[in-house]
Amino acid sequence: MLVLTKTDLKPADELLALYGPLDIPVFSIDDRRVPEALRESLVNQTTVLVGHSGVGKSTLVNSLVPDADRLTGHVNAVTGRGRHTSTSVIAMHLPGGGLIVDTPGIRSFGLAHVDVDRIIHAFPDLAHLTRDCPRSCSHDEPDCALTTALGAGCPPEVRSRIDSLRRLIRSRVDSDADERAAGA
Ligand SMILES: Nc1nc2c(ncn2[C@@H]2O[C@H](COP(=O)(O)OP(=O)(O)OP(=O)(O)O)[C@@H](O)[C@H]2O)c(=O)[nH]1
Ligand SMILES: [Mg+2]
Ligand SMILES: [Zn+2]
Repeated sequence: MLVLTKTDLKPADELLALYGPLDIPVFSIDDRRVPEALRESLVNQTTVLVGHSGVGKSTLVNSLVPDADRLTGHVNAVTGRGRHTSTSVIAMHLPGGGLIVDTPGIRSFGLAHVDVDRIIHAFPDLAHLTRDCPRSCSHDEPDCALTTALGAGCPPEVRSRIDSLRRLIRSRVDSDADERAAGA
């Protein structure tokens, strides 16, 4: 699920529209007020909060678990970055049953360590299209069956999924190049 915090600071509509095609549950938190539907969806589940430093994970845990007492930190007004306040992973019991896990904020997200052929597994909806790909297809080349699928009559939602996959593959190639440059 996606939980968008701090909608009191900026309207969420535009950002949420980006995630619409994923068709996953989405909740917004306006000024630290946790929607009842979010509380209910956590009952008897184990939920791990993942996000950049300063997005409000520990603040959310403090609202969900009255005696959690997780330390929260201010966001730097100039850079907009958090201060990596939480440094440990802690699981806490929710009053209604289930566990909520607070984690330290991630610094950056990259896929350089993930094989390209594993990235395609995150797109099971495209798997049937890649059956006709050449062996060891990069899925971002003219001979790729996805390129054929992008032809006339390709539904917009399929097009956007293929675009999304290829953006990920390219960002991975770019981050490899960045790492090589940094190592040189
Ligand atoms: N305006 C606003 N501020 C919020 C909201 N939720 C959290 N904050 C503030 O955001 C700041 C960072 O919150 P934290 O809960 O420490 O963030 P975190 O994600 O746990 O950060 P790390 O532990 O560093 O990963 C604090 O000053 C919170 O009070 C919200 O809905 N609206
Ligand atoms: Mg925290
Ligand atoms: Zn392919």
